[in-house]
Amino acid sequence: MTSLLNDWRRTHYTKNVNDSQNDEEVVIMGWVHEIRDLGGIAFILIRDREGVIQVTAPKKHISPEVVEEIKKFRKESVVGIKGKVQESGKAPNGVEIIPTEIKILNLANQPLPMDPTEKVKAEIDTRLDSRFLDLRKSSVSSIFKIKSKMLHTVRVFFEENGFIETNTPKLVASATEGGTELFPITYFEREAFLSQSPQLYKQMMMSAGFDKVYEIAQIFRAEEHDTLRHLNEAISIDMEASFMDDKDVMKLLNDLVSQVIINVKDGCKSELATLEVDLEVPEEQFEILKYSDAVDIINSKDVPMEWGEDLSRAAEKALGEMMEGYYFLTEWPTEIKPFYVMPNEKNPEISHAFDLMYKDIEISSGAMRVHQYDLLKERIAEKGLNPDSFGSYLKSFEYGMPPHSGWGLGADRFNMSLTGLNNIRETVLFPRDRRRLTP
Ligand code: AMO
Repeated sequence: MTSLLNDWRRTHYTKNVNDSQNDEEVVIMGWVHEIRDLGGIAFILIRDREGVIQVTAPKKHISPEVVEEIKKFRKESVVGIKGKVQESGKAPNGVEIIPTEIKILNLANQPLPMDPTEKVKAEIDTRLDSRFLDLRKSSVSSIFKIKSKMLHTVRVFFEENGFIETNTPKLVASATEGGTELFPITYFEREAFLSQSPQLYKQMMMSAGFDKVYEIAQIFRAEEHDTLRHLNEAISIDMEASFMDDKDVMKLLNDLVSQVIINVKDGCKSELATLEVDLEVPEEQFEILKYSDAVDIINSKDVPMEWGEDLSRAAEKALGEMMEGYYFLTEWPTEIKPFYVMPNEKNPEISHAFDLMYKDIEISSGAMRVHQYDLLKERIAEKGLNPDSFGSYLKSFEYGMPPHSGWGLGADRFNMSLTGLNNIRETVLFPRDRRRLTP
């Protein structure tokens, strides 16, 4: 039989109970983290989202009903504790709670599929199989508190800079980032796809006159490869702005990344401490490295690479050894960038595309876009794609499309750079990869 809350409500998160409430009554709600029953006295650690507090039950001094309830406790059960705060030099936060009433809200089955108390380390697959338990660990929930701070900062940043938040369709008819990475789905009598990127829609919003838009949403990529930085479902922070060139939107990206780091450093101190990360606020302006110089660096590290090739994993690693923190790669060959990227007017071999790297990992890419209808149609055909499949997109270029630029920033990869983690699966609540579709 599980108890209901009835009129019980939490008065404090565990971390907010302190000696200023000495002798006061508090109600806490949480999970039984640890039980130590020494016979005459029991020590129970209760954990909630914010921390852990000690409940001390000297059996002679508390009611027999409370003693009976405590006997039923099992690890990870959900309980409510009403009791008096008492200063205690020995307890973890300098205070403990002497219980006057206890509610067992839900008993947890035993044994647990994994230990959420950080004592026993588990492999990532075991952890993801029981993700709800894994997420109870402060070292794991910290990652998502940092992500929440990051996304909040992103929204505030865009709003303050005059951007309008948009929501574009995720069920789409065509590819944007190259044809092979699409997930086909059945859409009534037709074939459709899960969206790889809001690219075409955010550009159409420029023709719609919205001037500056952003979107934070899922992207779906049918990538076959199993790596530490690719997932099949990721979150992309996308922006697009009219009457701006690539340099303008690179500055916005630079400022946004710096602002996120400042806010996370300031607002997530305990989370960063839990993760043992010492975040450094970057130099005001990230270094800018031309693609052709990057090729030279990569070759100098004995990783063969020709001008015109995309960066291999080995090339990224070679670059990462040379470059610290965040840096831009610019002047990419037009050939290896998508059709919507604007070629350089004087030298069409190179483009107005850029990537933002963090050490050896690409966290964002963007560009000034082609806004001229004829050129765009030509570029689509050059990529071996059929302009007819892009009819409704192309139409928006025929009736007043302003020059525009934008970028997509991978939220999960960005979070890796903030948390110092090297597996993207750690930074997604319920990751989707080649082998995993549950939970
Ligand atoms: P791109 O394909 O480079 O560009 O994607 C933008 C950013 O999204 C993240 N990302 C991924 N993260 C995890 N797993 C994946 N499979 C994955 N794929 C992409 C990366 C990447 O830098 N339309 C352009 C953006 C633009 O030009 O505005 C685009 O989608 O961090």
